[in-house]
Amino acid sequence: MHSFSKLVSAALAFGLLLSQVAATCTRPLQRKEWRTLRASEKQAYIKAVGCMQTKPGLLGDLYPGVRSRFDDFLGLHINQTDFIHFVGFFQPWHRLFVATYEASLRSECGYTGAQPYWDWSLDSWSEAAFLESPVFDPATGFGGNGPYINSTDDASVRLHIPGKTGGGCVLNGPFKDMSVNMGPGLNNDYNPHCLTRDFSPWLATQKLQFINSFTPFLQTTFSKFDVAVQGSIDVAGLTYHGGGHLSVGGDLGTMGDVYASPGDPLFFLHHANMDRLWNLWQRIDFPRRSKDIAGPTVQFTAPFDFFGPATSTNVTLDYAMDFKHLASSSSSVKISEVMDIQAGRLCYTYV
Ligand SMILES: *[C@@H]1O[C@H](CO)[C@@H](O)[C@H](O)[C@H]1NC(C)=O
Ligand SMILES: *[C@@H]1O[C@H](CO)[C@@H](O)[C@H](O)[C@H]1NC(C)=O
Ligand SMILES: *[C@@H]1O[C@H](CO)[C@@H](O)[C@H](O)[C@H]1NC(C)=O
Ligand SMILES: [Cu+2]
Repeated sequence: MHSFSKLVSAALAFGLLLSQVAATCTRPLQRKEWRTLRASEKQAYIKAVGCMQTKPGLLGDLYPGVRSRFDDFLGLHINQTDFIHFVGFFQPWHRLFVATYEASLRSECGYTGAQPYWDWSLDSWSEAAFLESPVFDPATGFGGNGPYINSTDDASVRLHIPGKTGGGCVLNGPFKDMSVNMGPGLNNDYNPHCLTRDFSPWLATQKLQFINSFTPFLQTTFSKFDVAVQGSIDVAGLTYHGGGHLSVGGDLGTMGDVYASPGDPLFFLHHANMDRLWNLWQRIDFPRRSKDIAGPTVQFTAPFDFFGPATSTNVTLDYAMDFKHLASSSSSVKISEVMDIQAGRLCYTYV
């Protein structure tokens, strides 16, 4: 055989092998709760996030503010915010978003662990406990609150969070000098600013306790589960999704910004925990629930039509989610490809 064609057939066989390996998930990554990681594992994760913030970005032609690989994720989320929240593929989209970030930490920044999650229910049984959360530790976590800024009269705040205690730049921990390069809000231009936090320990005790996952978990269809997870847009209607964002982000913090929240590295630990809960809910009846998807294709249409009656078409398992080249092989990914965290593109588990 000609040596070139030998090479080609070897490459084809190898490619086939790779795709088979990728399709069977034999050694899932073990995603762990932040506080159960060893000190060296915490350090390795934080170091890898720092590395993502120094690697050149790939999506600068789409989002002018992108300066790093970390910013690719921030830029995409800002750009897509109005299409991926309060829709039926909110949870599938964020599942793949976090998995893609995890894959980049590993393949581009030498991280050998899995994406950790933050089980906020362990910290939300009292306001004092929330402030003591290991995720906010300046030495072994992501740093703490910003100094208090009174935002009562700030008209740019869409939803005022009772009990907010901060608002300014994070002053300690590994991200005190980081530059959030886009946002706030729907802004993909280069606008470097500090990471801000505005803790509301009160909101945490209202939305992030163990009991707050009961309503979603009692639902027997994805449609009802998803409505219970996404909640609505006033303080009373917030559930654990908004609760996690706004207990950290308050009125003025990066995590509370629906567009630019991935500017806070804690975003990925919060969404990993949400993904863990969706997976737990799915495993109650996996054959059925791994095929169960529902909800509108357009934001703020029924059942999320908070601004007046509106309807759109509904998602199916074949619905293609737009990832704008953040996904490795193609920019659109079908919902069916992310319904099982141990099949297709995904291979991880929660411990
Ligand atoms: C999102 O980015 C694309 C370019 O990739 C741009 O055409 C579009 O206007 C942006 N959408 C929003 C809502 O910013
Ligand atoms: C914040 O400002 C509002 C209105 O200016 C005022 O009523 C309130 O007492 C202030 N809050 C604090 C904690 O200073
Ligand atoms: C989408 O689903 C909702 C709720 O099940 C239903 O009321 C609505 O008619 C559906 N829309 C379309 C276009 O099928
Ligand atoms: Cu989001």
